[in-house]
Amino acid sequence: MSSVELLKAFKNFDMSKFQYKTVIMRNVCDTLAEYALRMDECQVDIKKVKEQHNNYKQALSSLGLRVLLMETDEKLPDCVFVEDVVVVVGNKAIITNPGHPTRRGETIEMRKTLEKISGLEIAEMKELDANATLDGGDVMFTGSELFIGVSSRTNKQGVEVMRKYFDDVTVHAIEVSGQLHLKSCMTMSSPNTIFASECNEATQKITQEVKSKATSKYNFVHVKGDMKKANVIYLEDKEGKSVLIHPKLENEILEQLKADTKIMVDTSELGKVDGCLTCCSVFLTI
Ligand code: CIR
Repeated sequence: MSSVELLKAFKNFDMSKFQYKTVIMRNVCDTLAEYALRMDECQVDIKKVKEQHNNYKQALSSLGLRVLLMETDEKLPDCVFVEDVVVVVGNKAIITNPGHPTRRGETIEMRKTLEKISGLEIAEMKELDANATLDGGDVMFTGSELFIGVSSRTNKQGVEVMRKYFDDVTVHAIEVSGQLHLKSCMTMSSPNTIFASECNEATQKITQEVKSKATSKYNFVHVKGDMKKANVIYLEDKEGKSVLIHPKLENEILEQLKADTKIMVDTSELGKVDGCLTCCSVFLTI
């Protein structure tokens, strides 16, 4: 093994990919209730959304994370969903070109926020390929590889830009249909466990494709019912203890998800406009 390969292997072995120091969030705007994008017609209780979002912020602050809170912008009804506008792996960030045109303005403030983080390399997807589109909700990082949903928001060019930019990580494209994003139905619940919904044929097909393309070995935990149940956040605190932030789940499912601390955070009201738990935060290890 060359000394460069040795260094890479050591870096991958030594550093926890989930021991975050910083989290980026953005406050909810009032226009979300009427104008946020959604797949199904619905009435949104904005007071409840804000209450749930505040609980979310408090849960993350209580873990000792530095919370970088972006001000809201009433002209951008979906701006609370910060996950879609940037993808960060290690000290490299790429500002995405969101798949829906009404969301592209969200990247401007995100850039300003990222620039405050020292040691972060920042790229812009549209500068690398003007035709590439991608929502961060389609990107699942396992610690060693990236699974990227090709969906109504993320195209193949978007995946190719990610492959080139994150050149030391294996990237797999996964066909996504019947739902908004890849992570609408699966997330990491520990560094080697994929928590996946098996609520319908579309989600089962996604799981099969992930299984067949994975280069690392994963355990799978499956959940039925609302597919958003499979959207959880795994992280490690300062002492290296594992933390799982999860929506309301049945006890028998929760028991299968291993973590030192489990925190329930309810984002059901945001769910009406297709938001999940992961979509309101971006985590960084720096
Ligand atoms: C949208 O349709 O873009 C928003 N209403 C919901 C985005 C949710 N994002 C995510 O789960 N990553």
